[in-house]
Amino acid sequence: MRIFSGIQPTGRKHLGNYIGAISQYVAAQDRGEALFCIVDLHAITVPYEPTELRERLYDTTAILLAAGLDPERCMLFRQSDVKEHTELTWLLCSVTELGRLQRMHQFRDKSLSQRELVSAGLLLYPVLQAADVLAYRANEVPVGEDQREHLELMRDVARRFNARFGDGEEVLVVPEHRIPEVGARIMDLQDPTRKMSTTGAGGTAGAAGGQGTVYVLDEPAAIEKKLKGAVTDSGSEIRRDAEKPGVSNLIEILAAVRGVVPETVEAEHAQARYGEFKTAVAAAVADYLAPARERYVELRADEARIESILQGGAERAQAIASQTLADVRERMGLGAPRAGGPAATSGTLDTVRR
Ligand code: AQP
Repeated sequence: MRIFSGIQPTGRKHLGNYIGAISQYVAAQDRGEALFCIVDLHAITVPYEPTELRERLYDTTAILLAAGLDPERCMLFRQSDVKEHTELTWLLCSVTELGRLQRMHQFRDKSLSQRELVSAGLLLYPVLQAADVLAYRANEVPVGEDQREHLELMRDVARRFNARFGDGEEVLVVPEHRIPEVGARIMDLQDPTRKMSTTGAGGTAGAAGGQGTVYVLDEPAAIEKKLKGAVTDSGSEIRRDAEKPGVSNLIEILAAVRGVVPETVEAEHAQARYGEFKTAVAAAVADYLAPARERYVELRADEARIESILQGGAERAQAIASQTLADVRERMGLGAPRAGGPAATSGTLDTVRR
């Protein structure tokens, strides 16, 4: 089983990223061959500062290491270090429908909120994401709920490539997404109708001054302040209900960080008042994030080690991706023919499918 996922180098990862994705990455190391990529090429699709980008990439790497990614048990690397991602993006463009890209929710939302140039990169973002995964013939992609649409596109791109160029073989593996049952979509604490995000309403640039987003590196006092200030609803019952998005979100958060089902949280807090419940959620979230926050400082200080981990991961990842690209180029009739032609790839494909 090969598992792949990518994460943006936004530096300040939040509780939603941690529950929806990072905790799944850590667990994936025990379930198969795991690859995790920090997607700096995706980050340049919106306005950014080049020097900041490198710093935030190191911050993000240190957070992942602090959370429990172990370079001995996974390949952790920087997307731009493996050139096969960009080459495969271009090749996959030939089997990607333009209209579908234009209709993607993320493209529509982000292009509407863009004050400057809406780059072609923003439109092609999901194709690069497809290339990230398909280059490794990954079987599974752990992500949060917001990535479901991109995963569906990725699966269609793989199927379409195989139908057009595969000659009956699965040249590209059609991956499955792995979305957690609890905590797949953590909502903003100040506006629980929107997902918790880095750039969203309650995030860094938000009117609420970032109070809607809990960051992995927040001190316990900040976590407590944000959770105690979380928007709840009229009424007093601790139960999930579409009419009670604030309380429902807090139930989901507490269930996810404690590793229990939401029903357990509802039963245990049936008699609690909102204030008591929020205090309990704040304490559990602070405990949940504390180990990563405490390990982070030392890990972040050693940039030479971070760089060496990223380069080591990229070398191992590239060894896999270059084989896929050789097969894809051969199937598409690009470059000099390989000895034996497409049939010569079957050995590789059989190995991958097992
Ligand atoms: N609110 C969320 N709940 C659960 N999972 C989430 N993810 C993101 N938000 C939530 C999952 O985290 C992984 C990494 O996402 P990313 O690389 O897009 O990181 P980001 O840019 O920091 O995430 P944001 O905050 O979601 O970005 P913006 O501000 O651009 O909207 C993914 O697997 C994602 O599903």
